[in-house]
Amino acid sequence: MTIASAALLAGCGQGEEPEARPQGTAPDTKQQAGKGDVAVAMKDYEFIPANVKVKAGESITWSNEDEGIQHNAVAREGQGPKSELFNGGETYTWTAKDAGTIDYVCTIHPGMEGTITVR
Ligand SMILES: [Cu+2]
Repeated sequence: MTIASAALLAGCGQGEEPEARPQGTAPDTKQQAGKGDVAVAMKDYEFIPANVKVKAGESITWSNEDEGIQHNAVAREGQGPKSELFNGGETYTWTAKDAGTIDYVCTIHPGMEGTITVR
């Protein structure tokens, strides 16, 4: 639901280009931990790594590793991740759509910031 609505909001950039995967990249050949193409940890009130680069169509999975502490990942403006607060041990995955730079934050922890570069 969240990914779909984000895609709708961002929907004017990439046209109707299908999200085709290159041949031979079956899902089970991807990294083992997490569902996304890129993993970001939320640990000690930081996004690690704070700066990530993805290609349009790739996804990022945030994993909250702060036990007992909720975090979210929300773009400052425009397209980008927009998660609810979620608990330690849980994850959130967002798929990049349009090229650009996205600054995002955890809305309840000032200074907990990251940047996504979508190519
Ligand atoms: Cu936080």
